[in-house]
Amino acid sequence: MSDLFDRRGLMRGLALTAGGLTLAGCDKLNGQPQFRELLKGAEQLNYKAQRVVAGRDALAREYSRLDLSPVFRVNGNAMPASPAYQQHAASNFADWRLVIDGLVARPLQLSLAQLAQAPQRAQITMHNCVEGWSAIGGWQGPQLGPLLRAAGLSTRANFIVFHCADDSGGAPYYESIDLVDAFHPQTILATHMNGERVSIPHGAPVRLRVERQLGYKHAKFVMRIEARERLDDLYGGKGGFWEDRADYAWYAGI
Ligand SMILES: Nc1nc2c(c(=O)[nH]1)N[C@H]1C(S)=C(S)[C@@H](COP(=O)(O)O)O[C@H]1N2
Ligand SMILES: [Mo]
Repeated sequence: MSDLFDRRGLMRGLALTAGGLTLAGCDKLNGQPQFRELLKGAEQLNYKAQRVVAGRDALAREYSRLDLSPVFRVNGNAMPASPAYQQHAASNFADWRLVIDGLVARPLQLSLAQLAQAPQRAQITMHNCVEGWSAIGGWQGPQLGPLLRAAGLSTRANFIVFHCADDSGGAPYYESIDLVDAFHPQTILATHMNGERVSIPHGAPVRLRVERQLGYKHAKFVMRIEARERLDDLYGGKGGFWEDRADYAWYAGI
């Protein structure tokens, strides 16, 4: 990515329209029928309350190294069954590329080395699973926002979708977030957990951390990031694997 970021992780040669993109987030979304449909009842209250009370840039609580959980449970799929994924795993993801496409001016295919050159963030946070467990872990990786800017995110994009390598009963795992969370400083594509490469069970080579939401939003085994205008025409139409399957809330604010 030497052509996208310089050695200090600053983008060069690209128009930086950060303010415009960020503003395109929440306010634009709230006015849209298909978006309001997505957020119903209590969930919409939760979404609005958090956006108003906590603010779009409020940080999720961060912890110290002393707080790290001795055991961080593995949940959901621990190893994607797809032969393509297993080949990448066997070669330590040397030829793997993260695709960023959809409503972007410049689709990207980024290696792990390129992801390591993008602006990074490290954070120690609490993971909360709806199934009733939590754990504190340390995560590091490139922030999502600068990558989307590098790809030239279109003003028509309202949602960022994460396509994963795994499936359950033939239904691919996927997740999605709005642009407020996509550009939130703590939203990272974690390549490292507790100082080591993210292991396969925890989502190698890259797993999303979207710290203000519940565990199932944190997509593991992310292969492709797609910018979209709407979600209702994708898979079950509710913006995520568990949202489609079990009516989990799309906005899973903690
Ligand atoms: N691709 C994918 N991502 C996933 C899951 C999954 O099964 N597949 N499970 C989710 C759930 S419910 C939780 S709680 C966390 C678990 O992450 P962990 O295994 O690192 O603890 O991943 C989330 N992301
Ligand atoms: Mo979970």
